[in-house]
Amino acid sequence: MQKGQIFKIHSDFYYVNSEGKSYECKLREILKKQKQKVYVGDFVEFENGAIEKILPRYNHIPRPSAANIDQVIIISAVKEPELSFSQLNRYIAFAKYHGLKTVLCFNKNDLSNDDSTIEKVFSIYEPLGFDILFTSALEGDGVEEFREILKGKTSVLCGASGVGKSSLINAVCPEGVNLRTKEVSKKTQRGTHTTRHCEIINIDKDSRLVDTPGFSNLKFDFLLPGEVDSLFDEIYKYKGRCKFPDCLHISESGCAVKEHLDSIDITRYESYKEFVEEAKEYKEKVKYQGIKTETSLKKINNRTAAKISSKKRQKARNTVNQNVYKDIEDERID
Ligand SMILES: Nc1nc2c(ncn2[C@@H]2O[C@H](COP(=O)(O)OP(=O)(O)O)[C@@H](O)[C@H]2O)c(=O)[nH]1
Ligand SMILES: [Mg+2]
Ligand SMILES: [Zn+2]
Repeated sequence: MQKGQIFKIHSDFYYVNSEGKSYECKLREILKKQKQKVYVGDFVEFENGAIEKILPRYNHIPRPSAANIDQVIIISAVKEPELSFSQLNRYIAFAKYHGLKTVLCFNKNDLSNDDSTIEKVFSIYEPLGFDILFTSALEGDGVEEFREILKGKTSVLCGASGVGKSSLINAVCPEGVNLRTKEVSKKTQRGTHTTRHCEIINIDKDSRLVDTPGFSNLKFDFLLPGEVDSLFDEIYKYKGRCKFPDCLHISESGCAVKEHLDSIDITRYESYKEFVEEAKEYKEKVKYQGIKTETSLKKINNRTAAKISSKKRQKARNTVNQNVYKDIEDERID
């Protein structure tokens, strides 16, 4: 029996990478009968072109659907487009929700003419424990560090269009990885690959990248307002010290978070309040449809990633460092 990782799924075919070689496989009948979910990124045991066993996955992200992701690298530009802390906080919170280790990469550093952005970034995000990286894909600064960060891992890159994701990848992989976004049909002028599944590509011998535009639908309309604070370590640490157990830390009296606002960055707190507003929409929906339909509502909203169990979220909350995904067992999210 061989072990490998699924890097592509195409209809009934599963493409497995094992020690640098790729194998076209099918699923054993028994796994199909068990309605076993299979994702790109799954580690499997296979023999003679048949997948016998899906090994326990330590995480899964929906849309793009991929398993066993080691880290999310959030790419921003320091300029052009202007750095949006609010967008950055959104990506960070989303990665946190999925229990993923997060690296912050600030590209186009050649365009910044003073150090104020760098200082601001470090003052906000370094105390929160993130790895922070400044790069210039254009001039090559920080590209070696970027390569180091990818080493030995399966990474998802995300960030707004134009921040330099493709440029960074090309910088570490000069011979060019054939990122699927580059394949544009001459006839329609659109990307030719519109399959739901994403693909894992090899950057080099032991660095892998999920070929995807990153998370889609980043609105927090899939959890309850009272759960949003678990996505912000610096807010969550005061929970339990507030006068009311259901405190949303906005306008309540006796709120420990409000008492410590001077220790929380204002852009982070603004993002928190924004996400709470979005979560209120979800609460309204749940209330309107009644508790009874809540589960099926979640099912309908599969796309919204609402189905992470509370156990898993609890784990994400309780863990001080971000490597929580290592302990998370397969929970069959969808
Ligand atoms: N000045 C500067 N421009 C960059 C840098 N990285 C990328 N760009 C430019 O920014 C634009 C968008 O880059 P691209 O890699 O396509 O961004 P993506 O949409 O995130 O993949 C292109 O015109 C790049 O040449 C950088 O480090 N510095
Ligand atoms: Mg691109
Ligand atoms: Zn409070």
